[in-house]
Amino acid sequence: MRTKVAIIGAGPAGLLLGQLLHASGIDNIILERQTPEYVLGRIRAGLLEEGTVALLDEVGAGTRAHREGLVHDGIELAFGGSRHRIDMKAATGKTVMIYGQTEVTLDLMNARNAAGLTTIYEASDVQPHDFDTDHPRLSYVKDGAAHEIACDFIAGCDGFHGISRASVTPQAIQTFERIYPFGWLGILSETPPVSHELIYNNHERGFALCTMRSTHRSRYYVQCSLDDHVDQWPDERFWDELKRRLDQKAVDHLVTGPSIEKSIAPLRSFVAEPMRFGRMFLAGDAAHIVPPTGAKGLNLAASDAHYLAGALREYYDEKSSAGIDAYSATALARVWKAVRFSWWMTSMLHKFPDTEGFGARIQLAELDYVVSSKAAMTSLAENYVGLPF
Ligand code: RFL
Ligand code: PHB
Repeated sequence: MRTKVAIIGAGPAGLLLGQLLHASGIDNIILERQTPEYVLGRIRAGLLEEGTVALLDEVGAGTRAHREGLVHDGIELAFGGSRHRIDMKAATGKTVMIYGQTEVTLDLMNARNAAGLTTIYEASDVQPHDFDTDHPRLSYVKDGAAHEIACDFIAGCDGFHGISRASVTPQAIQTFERIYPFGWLGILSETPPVSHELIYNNHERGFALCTMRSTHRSRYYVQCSLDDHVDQWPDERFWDELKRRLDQKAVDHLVTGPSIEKSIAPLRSFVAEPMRFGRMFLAGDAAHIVPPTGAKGLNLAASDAHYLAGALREYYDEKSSAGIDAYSATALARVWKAVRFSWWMTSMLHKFPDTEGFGARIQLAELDYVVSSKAAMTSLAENYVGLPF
């Protein structure tokens, strides 16, 4: 088999890249280790920047997001017992959209199927080869038989635990990492959201986030210990803990119900540099991870796909390597700003082992500054709605 761009991973990065390339007439094949049902079952991100929605529109996969997504003009920060609204639209002219990653993935999968593009699910032992030459290829096993795809380029869109970054010689790659000493315990419930907009809560018992998937489906997170296991968190305990971290008005409005999903995610910041190794590129979580506090992970996967598709379009249409040569630096410049923002939001809102006394007061002073200074509020808002790309 032969294709121009062989993509590893059918998450948001791989699927969006595939559609953007297809829109430019660049054929591509996606190899995915899991089944489509498994990929669609992962409950992850929920918040899209306008730029991400525009990319879905660009590939003709944005119709349902516009119909079903919830557009939010602001967020609320709760601390010291009261809530403060950040009006992002007033500060930046932009909004964000609540539309689950599962829905984004489904819309992109449907667009890919409608375009008749090849996706090989349940491909095991995927391995990139010879990407430091002009003839890269991918090998994989499907239904017990070994196969190979010859290509011009490989796109590693295979997430944090993928094979592409792991295939690079350690000397060629530099990594930067911060592991946070806590996780997020999240639940999904078929209940109306406690508030119209998201509430980020700084509390002495730990962070809590009230978010949603729709007007009848809520998503809540509480900061938990890295040693915790979901079995230790029956629904009742979760709701009790959440209530203890919310302001009184939120507690009064909270509708509880049985969870339909419950999981714990560790928090980490991670960046691999560069994002290009000869004829292999990394995009999305394969190259970088951010803690979810800034809601940036999926949006960075989308901006990487945009930069990479543009670079490859330039290569094929204009016979110029300038775009692919610049890809890593261009993508990383945006990535690092999102890494900084996500780290800052995480630092301001969570309970750290050392946020007793002095550290806790500094957090409250920072939050108070953010909600009372137009400059600080605008800075938060412009990062939250997404820096331009
Ligand atoms: P993905 O989604 O991990 O997809 C990678 C795909 O590659 C496949 N794969 C392989 N395929 C073939 N061979 C191999 N060897 C392979 N290894 C892996 C995998 O099966 C998978 O299908 O990465 P991608 O496409 O880069 O997308 C990144 C996003 O999924 C991620 O950044 C977000 O979910 C992060 N995130 C959030 N991002 C936001 O923008 N807004 C949010 O509100 C938000 N909330 C979150 C989040 C992530 C969370 N968790 C669980 C980490 C909330 C949570 C709790
Ligand atoms: C979510 O809806 O899952 C979500 C929203 C905002 C975040 C993180 C997660 O910062």
